[in-house]
Amino acid sequence: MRLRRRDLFGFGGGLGVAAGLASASHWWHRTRVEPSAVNANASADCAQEAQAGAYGERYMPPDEIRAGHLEACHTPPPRRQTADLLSVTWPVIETSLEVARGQRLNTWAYNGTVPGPVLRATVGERVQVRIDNRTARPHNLHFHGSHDVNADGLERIAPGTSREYAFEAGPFGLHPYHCHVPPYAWHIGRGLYGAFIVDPPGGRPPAHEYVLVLGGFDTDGDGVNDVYAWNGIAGYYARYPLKVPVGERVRLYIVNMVELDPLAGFHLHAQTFDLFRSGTSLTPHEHTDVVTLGPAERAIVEFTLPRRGRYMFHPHQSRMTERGAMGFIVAV
Ligand SMILES: [Cu+2]
Repeated sequence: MRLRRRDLFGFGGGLGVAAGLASASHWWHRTRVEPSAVNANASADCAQEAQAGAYGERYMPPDEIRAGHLEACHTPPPRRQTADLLSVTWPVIETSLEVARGQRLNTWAYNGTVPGPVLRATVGERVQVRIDNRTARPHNLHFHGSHDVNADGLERIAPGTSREYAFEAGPFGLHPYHCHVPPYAWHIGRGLYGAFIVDPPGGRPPAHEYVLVLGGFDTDGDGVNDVYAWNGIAGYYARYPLKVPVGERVRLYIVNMVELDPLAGFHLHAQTFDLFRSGTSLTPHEHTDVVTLGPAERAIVEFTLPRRGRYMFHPHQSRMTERGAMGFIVAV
């Protein structure tokens, strides 16, 4: 029987991450291009350019998404003043998400959102997360960072059951969490991921803080991502930019949770930033304007915007930018 990739990646299937990954790689593999082919491609590109407006609209938010919709998603919880015990319960539910105008995806969601909630603890703090699996598939919760190996989140939580993970937060930095039930590209690509901020003792310097988690969505089940989004909705920050005051420190917590693509990144226009890789040092590793991240890699970046204006940000993987992952930070 010939299996279609849609069968492998739809909710009706459940096999074949390797098949999906293999097919996903075609778009960055380029063979040598002869000059005549370059010209032919240029013509095709120009033809597409004429339709650019219509093309771009496919990767904008659905009409009903209003300003403020992602406020809770990009605003991290305040730093905890008492580092004793952080305890949360997250149901995992099945839902359908319109990730871009007219493009829907069946998703799984920790606590009902994609990405899942931003978790924030102070290094050394005890953390308890109870997962209540209300879906028809097994899932689990795996944290990056260091913790007791017995709380690593590899056991499957059967449908209709729950499990509690308990560990000590560390090291300070920025760590992703995600479902670790195979095929991973399916469980992560369908929404089971989020960001875990671990503050150093005493915290970091005051700043306007935002969380940006990049996801890729394979909406047609062919093993190639079709839509990319910061915090789950394509084009949201192009339509509703983040607003920050001129001259004040901005801190972005950036996580790459894109499956099926080998790399993604973050590039800020017109200003450079201090880069803290994984957030595990208080001394910047680099001062730059691009950071490139493999799957599950993350970075904290800090900068101030010296004058009013619209500062664009996007991955420097142009296909991702064009398919929903472009946004703006407006300095006012
Ligand atoms: Cu899962």
